[in-house]
Amino acid sequence: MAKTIYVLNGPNLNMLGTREPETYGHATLADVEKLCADTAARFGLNADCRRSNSEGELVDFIHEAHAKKAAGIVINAGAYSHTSIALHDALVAVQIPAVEVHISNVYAREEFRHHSFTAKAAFASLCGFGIDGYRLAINGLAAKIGAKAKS
Ligand code: CA2
Repeated sequence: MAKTIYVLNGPNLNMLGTREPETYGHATLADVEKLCADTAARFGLNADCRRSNSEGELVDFIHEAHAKKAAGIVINAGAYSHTSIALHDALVAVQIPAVEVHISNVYAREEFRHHSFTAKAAFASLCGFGIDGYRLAINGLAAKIGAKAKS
């Protein structure tokens, strides 16, 4: 059976493509989720995409990934990346290889975006590639878990 990776998006990311295109581009969350599904499929993986404005629900998704034996997690926890010890602790607890993604280059923005709790719990972190960061993250995750590209 195909392995599943969870793609978790946090608060306000449902607004993608509707506001602040200079920071986040024109693609929508649906575009992100399709990109993730297509990229995962290249490696014979399923992408289970979830989004929530709620920190607790994001914690629940991480626990669910563990319960369902997910092979990896790609997470853009939005602003919770910079604040949430709960998300850090959940990622550490489940021991699932995780990659953090930010669409924007957080290091070229306000100082409060320069620290990330989720990055500390991830094996890799990407920022500034726009939504292509999700594709890059899945490629890196596939390499990490030994999923080979299908020909
Ligand atoms: O660059 C990223 O992906 C962020 O995770 C996005 C978060 C921000 O708080 C992080 O510092 C960096 C914000 C998500 C808000 O997304 C919007 C998208 C379009 C319009 C308005 C908000």
